[in-house]
Amino acid sequence: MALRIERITVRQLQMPLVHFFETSFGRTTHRIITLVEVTSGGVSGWGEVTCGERPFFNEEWAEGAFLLLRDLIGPAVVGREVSSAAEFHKMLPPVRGHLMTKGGLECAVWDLEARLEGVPLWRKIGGGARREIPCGVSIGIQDTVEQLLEKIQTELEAGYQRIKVKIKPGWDVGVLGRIREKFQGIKLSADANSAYTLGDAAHLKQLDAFHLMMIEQPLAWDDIIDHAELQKQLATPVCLDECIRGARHAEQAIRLGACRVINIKLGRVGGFAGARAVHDAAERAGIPVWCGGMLESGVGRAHNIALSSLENFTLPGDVSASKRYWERDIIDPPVEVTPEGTIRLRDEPGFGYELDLDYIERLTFRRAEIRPGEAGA
Ligand code: OSB
Ligand code: MG
Repeated sequence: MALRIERITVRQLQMPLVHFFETSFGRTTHRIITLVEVTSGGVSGWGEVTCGERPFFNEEWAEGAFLLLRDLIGPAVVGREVSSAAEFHKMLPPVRGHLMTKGGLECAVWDLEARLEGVPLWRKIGGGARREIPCGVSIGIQDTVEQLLEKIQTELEAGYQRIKVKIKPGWDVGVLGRIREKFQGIKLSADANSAYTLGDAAHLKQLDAFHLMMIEQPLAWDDIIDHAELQKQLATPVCLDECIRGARHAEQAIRLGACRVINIKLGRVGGFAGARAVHDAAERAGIPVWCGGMLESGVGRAHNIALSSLENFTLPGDVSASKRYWERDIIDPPVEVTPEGTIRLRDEPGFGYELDLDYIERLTFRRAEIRPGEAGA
C-alpha cells in the first residue's frame, strides 16, 4: 500500500552484552544499536542497522551508518511517497554498498506498511511457511576450551537444535576435536569470518573428519572465486556469509560451486527485498539457506524471525533468545525459545512485539530527526 514518509528518527543506543562475543576479527563487549523509526499518519515502523561498532565484519560501522542516514539517505527519501515497501529500495539514492545502513531503513518501511495494514510482517513478506522457526546458536571464541564445552552443554540443554562455533587459526582443529569427543551426534558447524586463505586448504581439509554441517566464510570477505577452489577440495559444505550481498552474488557463487549453503542476513543484503531475492535464487538452485545474526537487539531479532518463515529457510539459523545477549531487551515480550529449540511466530501487526520506548529513551546517547524541507548534506 502507498504511504508517505513523514519523519525518520535515527537513534543510537549503547547496550552491554551479558557475555563478550569473540570472532576471528575481535571481541565485542558493548553493542551500539542503531534504530530507525519511520513515521506515517501517526504510526511508526522500526528497523535496526545491523553493522558493528567498527568496520571489521564488512565496511560498515555505527558512526558511518548514523551520518549516512542523517545527512544523505534520510533527506533523500523523507517527505516522499512509497508505492509499497517492496518498491522502497528503488527510491534510495545511489549509495554504493552500505547495505546494512540502507537495510535498517528498508526494514522499518516494511514494518510500517505491515502495521498500517494491521497484518503481521511475516505475512507481508510472503512468509509463514512454518509457524515455528528452528533455532541454533553461535558461540564465540572463549578463553578456554573447557568454557566452550560448558557453554555448548548449556545451549543443548536449553533445546537449541544446532551449535555453531567461531574458529580462527589456533582455535580450530584441536577445539573441534574436543567438541566432537564430547558431543558426537549434534548438529555442529564452524564460522571463520574470513580468517584463512586458500593456502590453508590442506589445514582446513582436516575439518572433514568432524562431519560439520558446514564451514562458514573461511576465506576473504569479498572473494567468491577462492571459495569455489576450496569447496572442490573439501567434503564439508562451504556456506557463504560476508560474500553474498545480493542475488547476483548468490547466483554467481552457486554457478561457480563456491558454496552449498547460504547464510542470509537482512542487513548484509540491504533488507527484505534483497533477502527475498537471495532466498529465491538459492531456492531455484536447490541451495538451502538459513538466517544469520549480528548480535541484534529485539528489533533486528524480530525482523529475523519474520524472514526465517520463508519457504527455503530449512536449516536452523542464528536467531536465538533475547536473554542470550541482553539482561533486558528493548522489546516486550523479549524473544523466547521453546524447549524444542524453536521461536513461535506472533500474530500481532508488524514485527509482532511492543517497543519499550522508555527504556529505549534511557539508553539513547544520540538521535537525529529528519523531516521534509530540512536541508541535508
Ligand atoms: O558471522 O555470523 C557471523 C556476530 C557478529 C558478526 C558476525 C557474525 C556473528 C554471529 C552472531 O555469528 C550470530 C548471532 O547474532 O547470534
Ligand atoms: Mg558468519
